[in-house]
Amino acid sequence: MSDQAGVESELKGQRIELPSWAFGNSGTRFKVFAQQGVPRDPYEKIADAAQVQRFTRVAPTVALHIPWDKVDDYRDLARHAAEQGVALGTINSNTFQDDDYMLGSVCHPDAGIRAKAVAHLLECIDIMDATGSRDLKLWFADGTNYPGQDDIRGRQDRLAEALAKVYARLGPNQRIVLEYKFFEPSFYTTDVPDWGTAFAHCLALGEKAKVVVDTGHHAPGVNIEFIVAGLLRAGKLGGFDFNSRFYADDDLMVGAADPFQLFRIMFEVVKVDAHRPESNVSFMLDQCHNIEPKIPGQIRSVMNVQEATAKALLVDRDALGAAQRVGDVLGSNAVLMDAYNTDVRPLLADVRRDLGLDPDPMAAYARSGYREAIVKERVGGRQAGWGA
Ligand code: PSV
Ligand code: MN
Repeated sequence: MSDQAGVESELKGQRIELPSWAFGNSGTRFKVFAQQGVPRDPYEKIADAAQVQRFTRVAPTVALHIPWDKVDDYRDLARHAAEQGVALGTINSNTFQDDDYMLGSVCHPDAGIRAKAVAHLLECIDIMDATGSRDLKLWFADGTNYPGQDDIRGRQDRLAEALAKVYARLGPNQRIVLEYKFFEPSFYTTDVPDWGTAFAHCLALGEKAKVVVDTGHHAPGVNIEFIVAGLLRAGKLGGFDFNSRFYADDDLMVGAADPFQLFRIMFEVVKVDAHRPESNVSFMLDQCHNIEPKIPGQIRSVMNVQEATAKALLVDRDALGAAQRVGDVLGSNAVLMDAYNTDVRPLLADVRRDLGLDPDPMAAYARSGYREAIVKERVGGRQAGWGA
């Protein structure tokens, strides 16, 4: 697609999900720097996320992380979200912060610990029933640090057994989306280290199990768009956790470290119309804003995804196909680079004007006075942070 009106209409329909934890304080294992006005509970996190939606209109859902976002009444939280103009999205499970999980969760050698982890995952599906969420995101910190520490194959059997129990509990419109990560916190083996392992488990489970690609979860130099193309081809791409990395799982703003990579990924996506909400591929941010302000950090990230998508949509696919068919290596590369090198900011400003928005969401947020208001209001209480 390369006509401007068509591209603009696709961009208006784009949907990007925000993570509740992006609005809380975060840091590294060395220091968490507290910021003023940071939410103190899930209700305030949702209010902040709603600001991102207010100024971009493409971020209408907020993902929760359980137990960080545990509340007494999830229907009430969903009602609060609706009042703020957003909805609750993916439920992210957490089987990595309880002392019992030192040697793993669903792959743990002890059946009692495995049962505890599965019970948590089933509880997450209860929450999905209350919030109306479609996806349960599974990321397991399971693995080993030393050769011989546990049985590599046995742990895969335990993983398969746990996944099957969770899968059996899914409602007809619910899915599990399984995320992989090549290392950390384990350093010798990781039980779901790569797309292949996640894919094999999802294939064995069935239609309602899909793979999540967290862009920060690969070794340097890995060709992520190749993985994306393959998963899309197999109908097994559940969605993305977007962020960027320089070294490991840095969780920096998507499109900040390598906007060209994001463009290449989005090109594989738009080629098969998987950016459209009806494709059921989710586009989530999984980021932490350690040193930058959080709401503008999320707005900038949403804008970065929009820019990469716009460029991907602008690729002249007829010209690309023609050049590829005759083996014109430089010509086909030039078609792709032409789109990448286009300044899409004016086009996105038009999209926003058509949606009744300020063409510059960063400036509009800064002018809104929201930051000043939350700094004034949110005194006392305990600020939410990574792990709360
Ligand atoms: C793990 O590194 C991960 O990417 C998973 O998605 C977790 O749920 C998330 O980070 C927590 O920030
Ligand atoms: Mn992630």
